[in-house]
Amino acid sequence: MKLTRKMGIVLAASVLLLFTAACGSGGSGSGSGNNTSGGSAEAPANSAAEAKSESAEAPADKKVTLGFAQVGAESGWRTANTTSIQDSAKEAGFDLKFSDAQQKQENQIKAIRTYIQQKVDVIAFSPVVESGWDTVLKEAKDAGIPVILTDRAVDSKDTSLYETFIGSDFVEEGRRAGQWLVDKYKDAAGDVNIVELQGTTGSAPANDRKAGFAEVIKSNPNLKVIASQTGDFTRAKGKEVMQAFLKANKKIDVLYAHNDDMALGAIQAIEAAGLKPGEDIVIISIDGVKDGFTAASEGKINFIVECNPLLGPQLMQAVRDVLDGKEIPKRIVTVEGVFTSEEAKKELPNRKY
Ligand code: GZL
Repeated sequence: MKLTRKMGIVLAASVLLLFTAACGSGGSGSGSGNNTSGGSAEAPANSAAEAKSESAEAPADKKVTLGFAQVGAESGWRTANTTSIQDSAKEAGFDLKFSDAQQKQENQIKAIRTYIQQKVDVIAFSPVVESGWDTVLKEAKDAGIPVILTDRAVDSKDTSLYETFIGSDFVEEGRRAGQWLVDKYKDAAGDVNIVELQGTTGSAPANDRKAGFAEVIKSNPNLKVIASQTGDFTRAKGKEVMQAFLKANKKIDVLYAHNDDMALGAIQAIEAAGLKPGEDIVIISIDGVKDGFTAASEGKINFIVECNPLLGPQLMQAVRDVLDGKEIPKRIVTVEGVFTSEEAKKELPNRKY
């Protein structure tokens, strides 16, 4: 039957009308915890997950594609974190697209934009610094791609830009480090001079570990931070900055390092200066990677606050829940402990990373 042009337009218009009516009755659109809209075609999706769960259901056999933009490979913790994510994605049967940003925000933003163009199902990343993410996260949301934060947080005011943040409480980690010091020096007569190796400038762990530590040690006015500088979470920089601290300060009693790698670099500098780490200079560190535990078991690090890098399983579960349109909490805190030198010696054989 030959369709006249007019008949063709009428037919197309009625198909369009039918289709619009069908979309108008939308799904439940639960998205993440903060989105409870009815999911109607008129109401814009409050979150990418909501938009995702309303879009045409992916065929059951389609492999989930996860785009992960990693910070870099700056420390033992990061290596363990990467391994956990890659192994867990494999176990979950997900197709993982993975990028290493060499600790540069512009590289992470580029990677996220690539994942948007590739139309991955979910984007996850560990923001190298807290600020400067709103634009690219909005692009992901507009593309209907849910984003999950792992390890580090962002300071975006608009929490609909991500589904959840899975990671440690860095302020609490700083508090635990500070509390051990307050307890150790509760009867100190004179000043206790502390030098601090901060993590990457502007990163959530550096900001929060500094804040938590300072909050707790102020209860003992003898505890004084006489120098504080970034070692960028690396051994090389930790050694370099500790050398400078040793040159500039006659009396250093304590080193507070925001991660084991910087502490291990600093130990090299301390020993090169003819001093005994763990004795002449008390050392507190955060992470709890195997090399850190080994140094602690040798008495070179006195107290380790654990920061768990094995976030892979929780991330894959969150990916699955988001794609299933399930409610997930906006914040998933990882569980971790603390270890003195003696406790580290006992725990060392059990360490997986
Ligand atoms: C903490 C993580 C930090 C580690 C460092 O969750 O972001 O980055 O403490 C790592 O070792 O480089």
